[in-house]
Amino acid sequence: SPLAACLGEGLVSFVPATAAPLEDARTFHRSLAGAEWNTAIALASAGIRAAVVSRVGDDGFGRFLTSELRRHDVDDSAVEIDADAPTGLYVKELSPRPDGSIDGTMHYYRAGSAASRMSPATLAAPPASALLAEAALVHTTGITPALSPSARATQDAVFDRPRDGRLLSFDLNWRPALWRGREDEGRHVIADLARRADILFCTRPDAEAVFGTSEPEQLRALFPEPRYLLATSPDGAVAFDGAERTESRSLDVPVVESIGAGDAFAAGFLAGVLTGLSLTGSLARAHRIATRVLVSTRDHVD
Ligand code: KDG
Repeated sequence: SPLAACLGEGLVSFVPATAAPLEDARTFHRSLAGAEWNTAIALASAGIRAAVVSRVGDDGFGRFLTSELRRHDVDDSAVEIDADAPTGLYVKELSPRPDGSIDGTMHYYRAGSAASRMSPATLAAPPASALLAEAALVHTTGITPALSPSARATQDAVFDRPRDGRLLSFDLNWRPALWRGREDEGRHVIADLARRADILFCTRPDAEAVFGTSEPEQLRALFPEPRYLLATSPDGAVAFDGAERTESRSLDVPVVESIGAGDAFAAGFLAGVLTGLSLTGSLARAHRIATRVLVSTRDHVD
């Protein structure tokens, strides 16, 4: 069966057990995060052979992340161990809004992380070189080029490789917190990667922030190159396959957790493409898998 390789940073996330300012939060739930790692796990759960190409610290958090990959049947052989830099973390701060709903803010602890020290050398040697040569698809996102110049060069090296029929998938994932003070550079880098991808995912708010428009037709006009372009919103998706345009609606479910739903959506769509489903069929699969994340309360017991 086809192999999908996902390149990017894995993080350990800490979510407080109760909605309180961080100074008052005493108990946190730990889990795996990182957009590309989420996508790899969701691909494996959809029956696609998946591998992660990355770098973690030689620490308990790095060992937790790679064991999570193995637990979900994702190949972790191309996750390098960095003896000199830590695994990246993020902490979610939950604040109750006046209307009773809960606002979540992400705080990153990832500057100088092991993954930020990925370099093109990470790809050049086995097992990563063999995985990438075999992969039918490589998935990356707009988070990686924000991490460091060497992480950006690693992603560029993936895009520069001869394709040999391999599909390049790119999810915009605009993270302004990682581009602070150099947003214009970020927009430029991301537009370049988007143009060179075969499959382009973007949320409409991200597209608005990066390209100044969230209109699917205008996005297609800006990015005619990718074979597939998907513009998503909480309500649904507009997808282009060549000249064909299709719309789909999200399943109507009570949303518990939206973080990671986009990563799962991408996995479902990619699984559809890799198994030869139609555009409509791949979209349906994307919504089904995203919905599992949206309704999940997460495993609050380890
Ligand atoms: O898409 C979900 C991600 O945002 C989350 O897992 C953390 O990868 C992450 C990031 O860099 O924001």
